[in-house]
Amino acid sequence: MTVVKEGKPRRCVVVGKTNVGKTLFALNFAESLGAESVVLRREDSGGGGYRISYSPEGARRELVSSEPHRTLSPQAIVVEIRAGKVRREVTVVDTPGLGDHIDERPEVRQGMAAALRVVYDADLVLHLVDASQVGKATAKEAPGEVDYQLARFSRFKPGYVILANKMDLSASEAGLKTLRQLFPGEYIIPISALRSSGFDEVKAFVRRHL
Ligand SMILES: Nc1nc2c(ncn2[C@@H]2O[C@H](COP(=O)(O)OP(=O)(O)O)[C@@H](O)[C@H]2O)c(=O)[nH]1
Ligand SMILES: [Mg+2]
Repeated sequence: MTVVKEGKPRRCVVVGKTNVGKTLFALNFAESLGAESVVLRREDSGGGGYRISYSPEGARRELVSSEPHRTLSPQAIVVEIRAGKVRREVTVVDTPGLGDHIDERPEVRQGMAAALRVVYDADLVLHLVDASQVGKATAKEAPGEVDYQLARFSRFKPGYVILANKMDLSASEAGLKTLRQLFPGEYIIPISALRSSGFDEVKAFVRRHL
């Protein structure tokens, strides 16, 4: 017997700067929770919306990109998560990347505003940072001002965690250490979205907050 808990599905939002691996994480994490297809729900500007269904493979091909701002509006993946005998629906929401500066493109600005609204409404916030970029003197600034803002803003949520992503890259070990110093007291889980590693700890975290 399996009980599927009814009620408002928990909203788990994946946020962070551009190119940190939010989309790849959302897809691979959903797949590791048993999602066989990825149903994306998108809202259009007229208040309506539509659904697109992909295989996890097709979704990765279509949606993961090394060029920034491929994800222009929040997209929801509905998955079921098991906590003992009870299953509960969780919506994993992938969001457009946040930048430290106001972008001149209106569609990018709108995407960022939408991402912040989603954070505001979410029960759980999974905040991704690219650990391989932390402490490097690059234009990417990891963590950037927007990461500090996100941490301040999300701290009062029922569930907030920082996911140090791209741990499969060699620079990431040092980056993780720096990240722990920069965000003292925050819960940080090292993961690799690419290799689906560290996901057990993320699952346990999500389960605890169902
Ligand atoms: N090496 C490595 N690359 C990753 C990882 N996660 C994402 N990437 C790569 O980072 C780029 C951006 O990924 P994407 O999911 O589109 O980032 P988003 O802009 O935050 O949604 C892509 O080229 C991904 O293949 C990871 O864990 N390890
Ligand atoms: Mg994306």
